[in-house]
Order: sequence, then structure tokens, then C-alpha cells
Amino acid sequence: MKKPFLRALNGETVSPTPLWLMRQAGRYLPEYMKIRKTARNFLDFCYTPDLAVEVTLQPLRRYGFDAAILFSDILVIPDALGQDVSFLPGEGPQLDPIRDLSGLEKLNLQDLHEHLSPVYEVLTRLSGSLPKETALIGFCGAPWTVATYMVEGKGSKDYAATRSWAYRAPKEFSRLIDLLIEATSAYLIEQVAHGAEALQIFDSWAGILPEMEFHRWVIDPTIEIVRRVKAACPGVPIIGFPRGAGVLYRDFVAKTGVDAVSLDSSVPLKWARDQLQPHCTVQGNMDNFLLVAGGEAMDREARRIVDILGSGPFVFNLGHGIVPQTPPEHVTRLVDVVRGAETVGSGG
Ligand code: 1CP
Repeated sequence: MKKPFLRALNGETVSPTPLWLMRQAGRYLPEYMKIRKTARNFLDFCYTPDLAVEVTLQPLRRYGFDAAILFSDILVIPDALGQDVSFLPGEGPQLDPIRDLSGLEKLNLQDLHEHLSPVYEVLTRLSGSLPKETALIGFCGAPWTVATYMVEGKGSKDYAATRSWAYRAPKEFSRLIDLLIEATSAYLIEQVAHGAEALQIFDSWAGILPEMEFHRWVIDPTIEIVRRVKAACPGVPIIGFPRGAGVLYRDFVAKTGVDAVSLDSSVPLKWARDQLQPHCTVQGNMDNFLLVAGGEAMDREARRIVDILGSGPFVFNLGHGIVPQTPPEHVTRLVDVVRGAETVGSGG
């Protein structure tokens, strides 16, 4: 296993620190905006292999990251299950909300792989066209986070309908989560079959759940997905991202079997080094608005992160995705700083 990113996920301390950035493809790049205009809508864009392959490669050409991440979205799963999903320009995702068992009955796994076949084709094509040191990451949304969109019908501030359903009727809600475990595991296994070399499970809204519910709706479904994927694809590294989990990151790492954990920006570095890094590779966690600000503040924090986490198994990333107002030249600078930073105690 030679690619630096995969070596880091395998538990090695790698210097210089491997890096990629969440949402490295997207609206902050003028070349993305140009090609985005050619697609009718965002889902069509994701399902058109020529376009999705091209936008996956755009940030690699500019910055030479250590990994490419499949260009797609977490909401292709509800779309493939038969829920009505669309992306309105400037407004984010819109879904026909599911609030009860009768809504669930409209969903099924029958056409899953057929529906997602353009995504698999994107992976096949990418795996044949990446530089040999660059790894290919496949991904999915975790059941809890995907369920919030399926139940709310859109992005939310309080997830009122999802939390109410999960707390009021957990047995009923678990039917939705179980369906998502099934679909997501099959989807990830197929991604590996088509060339994904590592997988990331995005649980962007994990942090809104109290302790017991975090165990039930974040940790337990992740355990099951990791178990199924590892049984079918032994050796494929999996990164978990339970964003906002706080001290529960420790339970997540201890229980789920992930190879690496992606840290949001609120996780203190020395705590992560002492509490998490002995058990798995860590990834993160610069504030995405430091990348907007740039300058000395960004350089200092990037060096501090590499300094504290770089002497163990580590992948540099942000705490959350790149935002559209990010100046592309700040990303150039960040890559230079991370690649040039000394790692303490790594012996090279
Ligand atoms: O019109 C456009 O260009 C749409 C903007 C956009 C993009 C570029 C959306 C809509 N999705 C994506 C791509 C995407 N989404 C990737 C591509 C790979 C890369 O990182 O470069 C990935 C990994 C995602 C994952 C995703 N989608 C997450 C999890 C990560 C996170 O950011 O928390 C979530 C929550 C979504 C939902 C989603 N899709 C798009 C939007 C605007 C949203 C968020 C809506 C909200 O805030 O609730």
C-alpha cells in the first residue's frame, strides 16, 4: 500500500502530512461554476459521468491533493429509494417529507443499483485516471443525517420532526434507519467494487442528539454498516465523521470499528491526540472560515494542527466543507503550509 493517504488510514505516521479537503470540488472554483451551468439540475449533474468525473478532477489539477472524493451527494440514496428529491438553485435540497409508516411504504430497494449505476461509472472512470499517488474516496451520508433530510424535507435548524419521531416512536423510526443501513451498506460495497479505495461516512448532524440517542441512531447504525462493508471488502479503510459529537467521539471510535475519524473544528487538538489517536487515525480539523480569511491566522493554525496531530496517524482536512466564498488562492497557500510544516517527533 503505497499511497500516502492510504498509509495514514492504515495507522502509519506519514510525513509530509497527507491532505484533502471536504467539498474540495464546488462553488468556490470558477471552473466548477462554468461546468455546473451546463447541467439541467444538480442531481442530473451528479448522474452525468462526463461532468461528475471532470469536477472531481478539477481540484486535483489545481492543488494535487492526496485523495480525490467522488463527486456526488448524500441525497442520491433517498432518490434511489424512490423519494422525490430535488435541489432548488440557492435553496438547497427539497424532498417530499416522510413522517410515518405510510410514507415509508413508498420506498424500496429494488432499483437501487440500477438507479446509482451512473455513480458507479464515475468511480470506474476515475480509478483509471488518477495520478498513481492519489487515492479515490467513495462516500455516503450516515443513516441519521440522511433521515433528517428525508423526514424534514429540507435542511433544518432544529430537526424538530425527525427528533420528535425518533423519540416518540423509536420502533417505527428504526424501520427508516434499518432501510438506510441496508441501502447504504450495499451502496458502499458497490462503490468499492467500482474502484473506491477508502470510504467516508458523513454524519453531519450527529451532534444534535443526546447521549442515549447518539448511541442508538449514530453509533449502532455505523457499527452495522462498518461490519457489513468490512465483511464484503476486507481491508477497505472507513472514515467516520460524527460531526459535533464532542466527548462522544470517544465512544464512536471505541465502538464503531472505523479506521479513522474526521474531527470537526470544535474538537481540542491535544484531547484528540490523547483520547482518539491511540485508537485510530484522525483527520481534520481546521475551521473552514480560516480558509476564507487566509493570511497569518490560517498559516498559524494549520501549523499548530500538524504540530500536535502530525506525530501520529493523521490526515489534514477542514472541520467541515469548503464554503463558496473561499478564495482559491488560499487553498494553494494552505497546501504549501501543510506540506512544508515540520512534524514533531516523526523522525522525518
Ligand atoms: O448547485 C450546487 O453546486 C450544489 C452544491 C452542492 C455540492 C457541490 C451540493 C448540494 N452537494 C455538493 C457535493 C457534495 N455533497 C459532495 C462532493 C464531494 C466533495 O466534497 O468535493 C459531498 C461529499 C457532499 C456531502 C453532503 N451533502 C453532506 C455531508 C457533508 C456536509 O457538508 O455536511 C450534506 C449534509 C449534503 C446535503 C447537501 N447537498 C447540497 C447542499 C447545499 C446540502 C446541505 C444542505 C444543508 O445545509 O442542510
